[in-house]
Amino acid sequence: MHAIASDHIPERLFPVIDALCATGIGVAGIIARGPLGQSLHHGVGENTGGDQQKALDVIADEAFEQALGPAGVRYYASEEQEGVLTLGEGPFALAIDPLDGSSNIDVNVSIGTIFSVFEAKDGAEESFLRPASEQIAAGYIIYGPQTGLAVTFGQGTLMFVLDPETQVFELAEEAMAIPEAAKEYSINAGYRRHWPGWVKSFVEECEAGVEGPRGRDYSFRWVASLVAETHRILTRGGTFLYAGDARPAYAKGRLRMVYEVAPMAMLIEQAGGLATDGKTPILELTAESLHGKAPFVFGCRDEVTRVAELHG
Ligand code: FDP
Ligand code: ZN
Repeated sequence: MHAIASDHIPERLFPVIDALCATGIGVAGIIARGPLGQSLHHGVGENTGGDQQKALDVIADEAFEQALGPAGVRYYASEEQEGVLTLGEGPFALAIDPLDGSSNIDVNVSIGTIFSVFEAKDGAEESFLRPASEQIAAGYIIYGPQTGLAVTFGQGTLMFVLDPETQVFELAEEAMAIPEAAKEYSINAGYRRHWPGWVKSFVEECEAGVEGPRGRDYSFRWVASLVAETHRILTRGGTFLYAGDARPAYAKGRLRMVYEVAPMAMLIEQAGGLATDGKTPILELTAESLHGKAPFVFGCRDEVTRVAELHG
C-alpha cells in the first residue's frame, strides 16, 4: 500500500516521495492530536543555526531520517542536524526542514515539511553546495486544514491532497499557475525600521494602493510559516519578502538556502512565478554552506520584477 498515487511521479524518485508522504502522514497525525498527545511545542535545545528547537522539530527529524535511507537517500542534510548524515547507498541527496513554522505549532496554524533532492555526488557536503538549478525534485508537505503535498520534478508544479479516508495523497492539480500580478504581499512588518531602502520602497508602493505608482490596491498577509505563505502564493498569487536587514545576524535574512529557499524557488518558478534574492534568480545561486541563509523574494512575476527594479 503506497502513501501517494504513483501516476505523475518519476519512477526512479517514487520511493523517496512515497517515504516522505508516509512519514508526513504520521507527522500530520501527531500534529492533529496536539495537546492530547505528547507536548509538541516545548523547547528542547538549540540547533546549529541558533534557532530554538521544539519537541516536534526533533520528532519530525527522527521520523524522516529513519524512513529515507531505505528509500534511496544516501545523504541527509537537515535543519536539525549540524552535518550531513549518510543513511545508505542510494543515489539521492535530500535536504530537509522537517518542521517549518515552529512558532505556529501551539496555535493550530498551518506548518510544514520542506525538501530538496539532488543526485548524490561523491562528497556528502558537495552534494548540497551546488547551483540550486541542479535540484531534481523539490516540494513541501503542508499540515493544515488539509494535509497537502506540492512537488516539482522540473516539469511543472503538482499539488496533491491527502484523502483522510484512504490515507493516500491524491492529485488535485496537475499544473499550478501563479497569476502575473498580485493582490497580496507578505513581509514581517514588525522589522520595518531595519529594512533596506528597496524593501521599504516596495512596501510603500503597495500601501499607496490605487493612488500610488502601482495603481492598484493590495492586502497584507503574514502567517509566519514559510510553507503556508508559499501555499497561498502558489494557489492565488502574491509576493513574499524576507530580505536581509540591519539586525545582527540578519544580513541575509532568516531563511536557509539549502532546505528552505532553493526548494521553494524551484516550486515557484515551475508554477510560472519568479524567485530571487531581490535581484538574482535563486536558481542561479549556489549555497556556500549547509545552513547558510539567503535573502528571498518570490511570487508573481510583475511584483518580483518591480522589486528587482527598486533594488537597482
Ligand atoms: P520558523 O523559524 O518558525 O520555523 O523557517 C523559518 C520561519 O519559521 C519561516 O517559516 C517563517 O516564514 C519565518 O521563520 C518567520 O520569521 P519571523 O519570526 O522573523 O517573522
Ligand atoms: Zn523553516
